[in-house]
Amino acid sequence: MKKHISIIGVPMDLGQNRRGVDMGPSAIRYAGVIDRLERLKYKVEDLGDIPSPTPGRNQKDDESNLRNLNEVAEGNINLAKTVSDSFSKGHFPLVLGGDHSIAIGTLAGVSKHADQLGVIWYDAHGDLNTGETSPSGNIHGMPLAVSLGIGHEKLTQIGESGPKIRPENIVIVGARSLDEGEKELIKEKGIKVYTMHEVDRLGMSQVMSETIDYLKERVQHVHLSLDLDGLDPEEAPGVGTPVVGGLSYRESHLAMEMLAEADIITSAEFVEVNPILDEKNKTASIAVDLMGSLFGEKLL
Ligand code: 6HN
Ligand code: MN
Ligand code: MN
Ligand code: MN
Repeated sequence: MKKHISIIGVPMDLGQNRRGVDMGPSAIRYAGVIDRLERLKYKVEDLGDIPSPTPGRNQKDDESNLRNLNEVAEGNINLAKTVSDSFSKGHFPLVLGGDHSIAIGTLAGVSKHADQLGVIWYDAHGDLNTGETSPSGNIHGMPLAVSLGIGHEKLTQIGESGPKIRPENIVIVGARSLDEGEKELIKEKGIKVYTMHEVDRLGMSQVMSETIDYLKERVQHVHLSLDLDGLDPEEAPGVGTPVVGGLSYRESHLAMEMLAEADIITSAEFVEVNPILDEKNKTASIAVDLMGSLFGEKLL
């Protein structure tokens, strides 16, 4: 594991409809992320928050069906630069969201330095919509498609134009709410997905060891994009688009511990923590617990 971590906050909430997720980075800091990682002997540098545009009219563009397109694009351009700088110094960019639209900027920044970038998408959703397939017009449901080069050019162009990742280098874990267009794209592109069905059948231990083997064969660098709504809302209630029947706290810890042991993750983001919808900062605290495990904390 890299020894130097750059914390990058992104108070972005324009990729979806519910306000409050812009306070996610503060909530995660308040839950003690820096102390937690310093205790594990990392050098932690907090780069503060990326300037993120404040809400405009929250209107859908009639033509593209995208909400707040220009604002989301602007925030992600800023983020891509900061992530790229951190990664090029050999640091581990640890991005705190903000809604999941910020994965567009994170992946644009990392992929500059890592061709053949692997991605683990830990999420209840596929985030593979486009303006055409999206039921909501919310860009947080689109970042994985955008990173594949599919979507509005104002988004696919961020960083440099074209795809940032390849379909065969993606593994989605925890999916249980996929829109029709997303299902089609998954089949068309042959994206590897462990839905909750596979997690139930195989268990998280096998899901993660297969995921690790699969990516290790293909790529040098793996980015972890962890949406807190991948977890069950009974345990992690502070998210804007909860879906019942999710991954447990224990399963998620095991996943992080196995990733730490495999030592394959070189950048990460934890997104969709919404303190307004949370109970006593529970979801932000879970995010910090999971980061502890990802960075090598052990029970004994
Ligand atoms: N997320 N598939 C739904 C949509 O509106 O496109 C939900 C997306 C949720 C996105 O949780 O990051
Ligand atoms: Mn350094
Ligand atoms: Mn989600
Ligand atoms: Mn998501």
